Amino acid sequence: MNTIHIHAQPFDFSFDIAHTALIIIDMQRDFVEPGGFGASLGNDVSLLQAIVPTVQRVLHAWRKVGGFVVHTREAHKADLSDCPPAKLNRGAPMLRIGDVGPMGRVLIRGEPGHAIISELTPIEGEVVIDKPGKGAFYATALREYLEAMAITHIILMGVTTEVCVQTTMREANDRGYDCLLIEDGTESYFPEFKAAALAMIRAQGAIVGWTAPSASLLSALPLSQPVTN
Ligand code: C5J
Repeated sequence: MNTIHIHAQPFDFSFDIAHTALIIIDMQRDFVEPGGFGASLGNDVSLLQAIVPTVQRVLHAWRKVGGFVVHTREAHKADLSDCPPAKLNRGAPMLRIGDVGPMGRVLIRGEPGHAIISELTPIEGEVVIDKPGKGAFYATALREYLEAMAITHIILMGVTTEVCVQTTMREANDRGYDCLLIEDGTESYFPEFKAAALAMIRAQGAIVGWTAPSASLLSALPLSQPVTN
């Protein structure tokens, strides 16, 4: 056991790299680039683009120390059989899920908008989970992958903080995983929602988990040299 302790809120977070997964939530073109699902709901995607260098830095560092990496993508089958009407019909978007937009059919597997942004492209050995819901455990094999790797701790980054990131973190917490959210490695279209989500997560003695800036994690990892993008 090689336990690493990092400064986090509400108190230090301890983990062993061999039993910790880095899960990067939905850093897809559909959420981060103009013309995708996020933009179709009227959101300013530039807020999300700002975290890309930080997510990339942490990902590169985690790869260097040999940590297990999982990427997720939110999207639906082409026939929409896994998209409940409650999700399809919600709101008044400019484009609905499945409509054709500038990056192909919105939030549909295999379309250009479904892809993880090029800066964070998964490499061999990393797991990519396609999920139809907001939480990454719902209707996916994520639990099986984590169990196969004897994972007990999860470090999270990605978008959006209060939707897919928070939902996944709550699902993981209920399944017994200790979770840390990287504060500057996650973002929302609504800064006030991000702030509220971070506060809720670490309230009441880490009721959902811990939060820490990427610098806390990076300075604690056993890297021979600092990681640059
Ligand atoms: C949303 C997500 N916001 N990845 N999805 O609909 O957070």
